[in-house]
Amino acid sequence: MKIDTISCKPIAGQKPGTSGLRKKTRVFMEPGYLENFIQSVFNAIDGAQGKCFVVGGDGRYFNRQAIQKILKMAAANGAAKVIVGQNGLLSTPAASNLIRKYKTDGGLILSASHNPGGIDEDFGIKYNVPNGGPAPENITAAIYDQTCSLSEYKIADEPIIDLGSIGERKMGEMIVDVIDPVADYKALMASLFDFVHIRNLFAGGFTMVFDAMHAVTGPYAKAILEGALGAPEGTVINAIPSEDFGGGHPDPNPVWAKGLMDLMMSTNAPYLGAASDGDGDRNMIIGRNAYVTPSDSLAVLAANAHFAPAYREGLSGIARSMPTSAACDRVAAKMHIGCYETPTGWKFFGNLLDADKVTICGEESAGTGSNHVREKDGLWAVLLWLNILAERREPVKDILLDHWKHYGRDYYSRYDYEAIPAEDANKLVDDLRAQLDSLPGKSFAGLKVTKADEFSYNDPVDGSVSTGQGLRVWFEGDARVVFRLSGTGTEGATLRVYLEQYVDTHGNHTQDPQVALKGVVAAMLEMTDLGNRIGRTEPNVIT
Ligand code: VG1
Ligand code: CO
Repeated sequence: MKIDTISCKPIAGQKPGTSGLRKKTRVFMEPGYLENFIQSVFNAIDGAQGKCFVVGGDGRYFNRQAIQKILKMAAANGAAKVIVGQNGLLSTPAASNLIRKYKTDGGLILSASHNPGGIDEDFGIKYNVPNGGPAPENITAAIYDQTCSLSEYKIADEPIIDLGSIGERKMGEMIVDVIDPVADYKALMASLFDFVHIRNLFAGGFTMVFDAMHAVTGPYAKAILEGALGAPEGTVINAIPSEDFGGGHPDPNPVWAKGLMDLMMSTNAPYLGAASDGDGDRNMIIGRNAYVTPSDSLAVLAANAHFAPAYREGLSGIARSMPTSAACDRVAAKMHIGCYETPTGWKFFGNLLDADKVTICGEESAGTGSNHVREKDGLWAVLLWLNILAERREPVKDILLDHWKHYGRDYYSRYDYEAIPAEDANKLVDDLRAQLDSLPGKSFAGLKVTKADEFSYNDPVDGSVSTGQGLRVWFEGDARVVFRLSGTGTEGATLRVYLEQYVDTHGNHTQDPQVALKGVVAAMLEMTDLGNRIGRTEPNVIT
């Protein structure tokens, strides 16, 4: 095998964000861009010599070309083996499972997740560590350091590998094992849930629609829901992964999955609606006439997890990202189990899961998961809901109402202000940070601030500290607003404003969330002077 050692210069801006490195696809396609990052990953983990990796992606534009380059670089760097999903496909949770199951030295996942795909859209890459989870901050920092000083990379001068058929091939000495992307994941799901009861549910006429959004979960959902569980053909829609996700935005929320949302609010609604994102780690759950916010879904799943065989013995604890609502905290308190609040991004859950401090984790951004892998897992959440529905035999809406009756309701919404000039966004956040100490006692639109701070996280397992993780302001009457800047965007800055209002067990649980949150929204707008500062008060996306 001929190995080329190519001299290169460091490339600026290759700092991984909330979930890996994300840039415009054309940037990733620039000569040396991907190579620079991949070599930096290998260097940051003391080389690839003799190691085994999992490689796969969500099938977006440039996925296959990127994988071929990674294979050539892995071979040139002395890797022993690479496990690749057929046609280059692997959902993020499936990749996490493979890393764990085959005890590899990590994996490279090619995806920009919920961001659109195509030559003029987004691409991304993430390195996951041997526990199957996203690289923690010390490793992403080491990768970034490497990108800033890299002077050469190694690549094999070899023909491309056929990824279209299953089987082992060789590139030089390195084994390339092309595997069925679905099989191991399907077996894992069958080991967690009661497939017999879920099959019976479908056999009894239960209907659902799963929108794969032209993304990677299509083949997984088809094999599991329509295959193993006997749901009628056509249950999974938009099931064939496409390079540009059918021109859509593979983000499972009421805005980007509007068709499904409309169906679920109509008289023709099936019993359950669900959707997943580009790389299959997010989920949306909708009952007939009942959208379940991700924060509520986390709480309901935690409270009912014992209906599924894997969680019958109970949960060791629950973790949520800081901006996620406090709904799951109430469940943890009632169960007398630990409850942890982490910064945004799944990488912060890894230590808690490894140390068995928590069993279930979730984020307000439609991510839920458990200790079965080290990523959030869209289809897992759908299957856990199905398992619970198979046991409780109640409509989703009734399960929600019952939950709120016991715990109260955390009305919740997120406002995204996208593509703001980075300068304006930074200034807004800096100014707000400077005001934090003086906010308590002040009132905005009639709501009095009780507390304000900037979130920082002390990891209870390894003692690492992550600062600057979002600004939090609490108001009288159990309301909270959180501000942070997105770490996954590729254009300007995105300001995320997370709004929350608790209503106790005796309160009104059937309001429109936007109505319930009116007071908090007004206070947020007055406090930030958002209209004057960024020229708009209306967010681009409300979830
Ligand atoms: C967003 C979400 C965060 C999630 C991350 C990755 O990050 O808010 O909760 O973990 O995306 O999700 P940010 O920094 O843009 O707010 V995905 O499905 O990329 O894997
Ligand atoms: Co995702």
